[in-house]
Amino acid sequence: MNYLKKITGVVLAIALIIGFSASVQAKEWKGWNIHVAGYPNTIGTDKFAELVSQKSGGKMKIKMYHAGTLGSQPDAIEQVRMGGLEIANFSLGPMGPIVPEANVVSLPFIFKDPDHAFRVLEGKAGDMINEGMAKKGLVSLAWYDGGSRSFYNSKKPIKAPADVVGMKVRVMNNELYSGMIKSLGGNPSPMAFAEVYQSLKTGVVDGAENNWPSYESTGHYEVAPFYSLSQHLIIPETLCINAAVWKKLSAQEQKILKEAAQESALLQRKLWKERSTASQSKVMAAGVSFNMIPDKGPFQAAMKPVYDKFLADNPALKPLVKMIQNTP
Ligand code: BDP
Repeated sequence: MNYLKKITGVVLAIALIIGFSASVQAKEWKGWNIHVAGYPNTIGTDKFAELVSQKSGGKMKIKMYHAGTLGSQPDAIEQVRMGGLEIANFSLGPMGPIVPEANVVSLPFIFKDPDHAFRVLEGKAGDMINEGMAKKGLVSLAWYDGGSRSFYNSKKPIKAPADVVGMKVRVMNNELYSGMIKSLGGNPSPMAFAEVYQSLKTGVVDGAENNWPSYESTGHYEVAPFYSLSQHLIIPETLCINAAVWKKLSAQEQKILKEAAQESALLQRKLWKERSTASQSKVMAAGVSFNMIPDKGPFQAAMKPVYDKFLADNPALKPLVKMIQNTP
């Protein structure tokens, strides 16, 4: 009898543990974000956490860790895949080496403008990128704006590919970006975001490339004051969750996350537009020398080897590339 009681007790305890973990979130989730206070992504991800708590009546809790305090982006991508972290806002750039489908957005000049990127993401191409991410343990909940990236450096205005020749340019960790700089005649230097300021300052690199808000928020404009509007990359960002965690949630909990993510994305995209203008004004007032590139043709033409190599290495992705190029 005693023995039976014990067994029943153990079975009950196990059932309780399984029951709890299957429905209501047991612990507070950790969220990773690389940006500083006041940045659109920081406000967006905080809003996401707040909405999730509100919509779940306080049962689902997320704590966002900003400014890359939980590590570099490539490391954080691994962490979210493996479940060490649950939530993150990632650029699809550093995700490309792990998720081939997501890497198509890192082909230089593939998008016409950021709105084109959003039209693509809302269509079948977006589904294919989502599926690619899910295969690697990441579920995308919403798309954030990453604007368009242009070159900046400490030496001179860039007007034609010839101006990049011999220049040491920091890129994010992705072979496509290294290929891009090599094709322009420069020397690529893959490096974590947090190291770029010091490297520009001490001349370890001559230049880098980013959107207006990051150029400004990092202070890179202070040490690399020539900004040339090449807009060679338009890299969307994702708000995503660990796939194993996602799968264990109830339909209601998944709905809460999706809705909160979409609402936070609308806010982030609105703030993004405002911040882009504000950042541009701020750096210009600080004395940045800015130039347009009236003819981007030579830059685009120089990217042919980058496309050729990518398609040769990833023949299965040809239809996805075509689909993006054909999306009006
Ligand atoms: C910013 C992205 C961030 C990247 C950073 C970079 O939002 O995710 O880490 O560029 O260049 O625009 O590393």
